[in-house]
Amino acid sequence: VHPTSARRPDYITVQSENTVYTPDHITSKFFNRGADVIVSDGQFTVTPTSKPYEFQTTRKVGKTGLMMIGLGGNNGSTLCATILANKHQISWHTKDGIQQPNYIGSVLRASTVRLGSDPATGKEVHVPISDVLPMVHPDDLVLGGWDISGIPMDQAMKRARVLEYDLQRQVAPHMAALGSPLPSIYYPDFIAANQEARADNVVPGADKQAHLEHIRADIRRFKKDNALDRVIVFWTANTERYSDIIPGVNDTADNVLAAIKNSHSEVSPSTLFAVAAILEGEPFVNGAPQNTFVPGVIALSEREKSFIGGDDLKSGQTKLKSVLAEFLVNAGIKPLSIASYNHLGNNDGHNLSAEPQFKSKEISKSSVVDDMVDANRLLYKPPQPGAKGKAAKGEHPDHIVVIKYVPAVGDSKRAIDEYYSEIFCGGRQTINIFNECEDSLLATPLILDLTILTELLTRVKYRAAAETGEQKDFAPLYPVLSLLSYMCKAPLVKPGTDVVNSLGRQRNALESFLKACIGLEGSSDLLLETRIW
Ligand code: NAI
Ligand code: DG6
Repeated sequence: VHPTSARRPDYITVQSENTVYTPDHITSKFFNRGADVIVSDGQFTVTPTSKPYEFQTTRKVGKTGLMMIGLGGNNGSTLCATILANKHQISWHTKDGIQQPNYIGSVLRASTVRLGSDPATGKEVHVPISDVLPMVHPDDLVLGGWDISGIPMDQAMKRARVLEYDLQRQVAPHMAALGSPLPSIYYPDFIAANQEARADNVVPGADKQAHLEHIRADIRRFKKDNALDRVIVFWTANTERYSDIIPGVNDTADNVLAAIKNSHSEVSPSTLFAVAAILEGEPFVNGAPQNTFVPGVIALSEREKSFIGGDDLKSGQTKLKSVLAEFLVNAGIKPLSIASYNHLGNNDGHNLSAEPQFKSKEISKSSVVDDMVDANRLLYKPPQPGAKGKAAKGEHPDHIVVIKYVPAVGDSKRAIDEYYSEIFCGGRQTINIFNECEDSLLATPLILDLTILTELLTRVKYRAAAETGEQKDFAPLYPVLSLLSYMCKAPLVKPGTDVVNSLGRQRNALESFLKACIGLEGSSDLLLETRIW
């Protein structure tokens, strides 16, 4: 068994008055430390803050289902086939030898955190992140979902042309046992016209309220038939065009529900699925860039206290950008332009070759450097008071994103990036990057991470510690799961709060949160003991 696939017993015990273990829960006390900063007349007055909270994590991991919308696509079929290969320990021949299944590329299954150091040797001790708290093992996920294309899952895997033939050959009977995806909701106006030929498995009619009830019934039936405690509903279907935000239609929870009742044309399939999941009290994650989460859907998730997260998987080019842009700006170097090209030949690329769908992807790929630029007004001029439109952002590097459909390269995406920057005393630096890999093999581990993390976050509750005199009962987290940001190109966050795009900061947040749930401080790189006598 590959180490990333291994099951390990629950074996981390924190010995501290801040951490209490019972058979059902891990309860921890955590001090949320920060600083209040008052800026006045160019003076900064800083007051350190510290507020105690308690976290309570349910230890039992329930039986979890993953229902994907777009099950028969490249990501959906690849995720199913690779989970089945892991579960059944299928290894396969390649031209380089025998390949074992694994979960490489999943931050939760294949990366580690530093717990502390061994007092005897002073050496740092690292453990798999998946050991910090009880998390669902990917092999245990019950798989299902919908697709507007009805071909059976073994055929869908073959159509995707992602996995090696010898793996496909062996995993095909297991894929065939999954059957065909459930019929789905197809409103042709939302995806590219070139997808029409695939749409042979659709829920009939044009009554959106009936469609909503149909999808809700699918979720309920899947949950009951498989005796599940939790279902994560995940959009990995085609990128849709943006929905227009129309006052009275999709701006409030009640308006969205009424718009569905009236079969309003601006209710997209993805919004309909999100509403279905929210009303069923099951989490919904959006792995594509469109604005599924119109304001009314966010309001509905708040009202129903039902979890949502997204948007768009941050897999390759954008992930690297969220590291490189931060590196340059934090190094005091000033990117003047970032030019990003990609071409790919899979069905995602085909859909994105239509302008409205490309636009959705362009928006999510472009926003990723905004917070880094905003954080350094030494390099970039701030917006002038009253500035409108583009100028409201202040000075910003030129940033372009181009995507072209080149069928010959299939799922093997090529991404080319040029970072052109100003360096010391008027100098210039150009960094060129060429990145090539199977798009779906970067994306599917992220679907796993988002699913595992979302399930975990439904088991974590919090309250202000007793001494604050504020809140008495443990309550669920805020329903917009911004802790999913690490895996998302355009992270959805609590309205009114800042988006963090930096990959390093996103991982730090995740790691700090998991540690807080067992009563440990986040990772500090101060390492004071290595710097003093
Ligand atoms: P794909 O085109 O192979 O699969 C999408 C599937 O969705 C297709 O089988 C299609 O028939 C189905 N579909 C379309 N509309 C549907 C609906 N209303 N209901 C149910 N099924 C529907 O695409 P792929 O490569 O699997 O990507 C899926 C999504 O994930 C795309 O939106 C893509 O932009 C996004 N994404 C993909 C990444 C990657 O690296 N592969 C990374 C980031 C996001
Ligand atoms: C071409 O950009 C197709 C897209 O679906 C991307 O492959 C996908 O969004 C991944 O993008 P990135 O920028 O994270 O590599």
